[in-house]
Amino acid sequence: MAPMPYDCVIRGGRVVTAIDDYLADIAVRGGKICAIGESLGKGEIEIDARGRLVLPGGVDSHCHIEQLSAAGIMNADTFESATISAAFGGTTTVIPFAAQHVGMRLRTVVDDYAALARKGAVVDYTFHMIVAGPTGKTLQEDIPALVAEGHSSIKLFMTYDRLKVDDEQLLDILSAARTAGAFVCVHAENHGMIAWTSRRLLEAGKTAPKFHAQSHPRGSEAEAINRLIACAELVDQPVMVFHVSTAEGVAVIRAARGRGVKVFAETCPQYLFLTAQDLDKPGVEGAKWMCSPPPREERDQQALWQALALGDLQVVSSDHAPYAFDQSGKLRAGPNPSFKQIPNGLPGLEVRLPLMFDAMVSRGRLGLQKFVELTATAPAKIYNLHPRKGSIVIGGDADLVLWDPNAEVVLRDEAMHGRAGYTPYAGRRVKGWPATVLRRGEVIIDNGSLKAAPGSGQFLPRSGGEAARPNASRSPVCCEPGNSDSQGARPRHDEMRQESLYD
Ligand code: DUC
Ligand code: ZN
Ligand code: ZN
Repeated sequence: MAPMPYDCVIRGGRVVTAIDDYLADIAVRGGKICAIGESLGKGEIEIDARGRLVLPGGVDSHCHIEQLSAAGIMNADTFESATISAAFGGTTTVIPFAAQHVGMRLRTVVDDYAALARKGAVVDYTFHMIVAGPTGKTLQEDIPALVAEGHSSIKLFMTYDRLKVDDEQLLDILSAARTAGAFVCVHAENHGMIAWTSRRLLEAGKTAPKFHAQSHPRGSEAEAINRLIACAELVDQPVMVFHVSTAEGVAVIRAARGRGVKVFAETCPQYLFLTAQDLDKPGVEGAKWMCSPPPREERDQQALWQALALGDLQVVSSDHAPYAFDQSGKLRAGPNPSFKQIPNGLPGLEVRLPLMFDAMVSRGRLGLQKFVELTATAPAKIYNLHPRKGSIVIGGDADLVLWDPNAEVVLRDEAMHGRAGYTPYAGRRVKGWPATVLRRGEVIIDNGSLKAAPGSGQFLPRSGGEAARPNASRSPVCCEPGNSDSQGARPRHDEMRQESLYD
């Protein structure tokens, strides 16, 4: 009897993972990779990959999609538009946010974002839960229940007026995450330093977008990362520092890792390819390059590249946070806003991989395997999606990108598939392009056209995994609910907050 054909065979490509590089065929059945080898049998669909690099689909572990800011501004993309732009750029898994604002029930927030993703996503997804209101209900009821349902990472902010948590709340969240087995990601900047500097700049009439960069003093990042790590050490809870932008921030992380603290960190293309100079444009044009933390200096770019090479930074995500350059987004406060009235964030899902491929592969900085590691394998491992996502292995999802390493593309606003209407990298020429994209064995992008239906992306439930596991086998006394001296019913933690009589 003739052997049953595979669903799909990708034939004769150069297969590259974070550790391997070889010529092979890849066969797919039921959305999974089921064979890798030479001269594999026939597939119902045959894809000629000769001359192509066959890489794992990208994993973008930090992107804001269809997210309502705490100031009430909806970002430009829906789940459909954002994930279509991700797919065109070779990304097949995203981790956006379910964003709680103060006063919202976390459970409801997660349900609402899950419904939006179910309706629109064309690539697979899982969520980070933003916790802005760490009440007893959030910490003791919602977090444990939601983690058990597969929402196993939490994000918190140390700055932004409406989102920031203070140190005590930070410790509460770290502790609750530890108990529930969740991982914690943090936007670490010192709020007071930013608020104070911003006020001084505005008082001096310095309102243009370029002053946004000055309003986030570089030391504000290192200070907050240092404080975060001290809190994480107190609780013995692993953390991920989001979007590291400065050499000093890297130095704090490196020192902590050197003494054995379980701290992970990422950076983003905007900190590797842009500088504060990019915000210095006539009028309010510079708003298009405004994100927080802001792009810094060339020496920071060098420090970040070095940290990626050495492993002090493990991931490159996009921090996709799109706002159109019109009254719906960047110019919401009018045609001439101060930098404080302009929403922060850049579109980046679509160009993350092409920019990184161009720098790392075409221009040779750190090479192909490190490119795969930083943009797919490491985020999949840290967020416990590996080996289903982020690599090319038998049994893993057949999320594959066939790269044309010789294609040269000039990035253009009009060519982008997201709704921001621009890319901060317009005019930049990149070499290397994701020509064909498969998600669970199905071709979703081919020759510049989309083949996937909205809602065909799948939710990826996950537990905290290895990255979320605390260092010590025994938890610190102060963190375990069961270690309270009183044997009676434990008061909810928000009832326990007491002010010092001596302040
Ligand atoms: N800063 C953030 O903290 N989040 C979204 C985008 C940005 O610039
Ligand atoms: Zn952030
Ligand atoms: Zn972000």
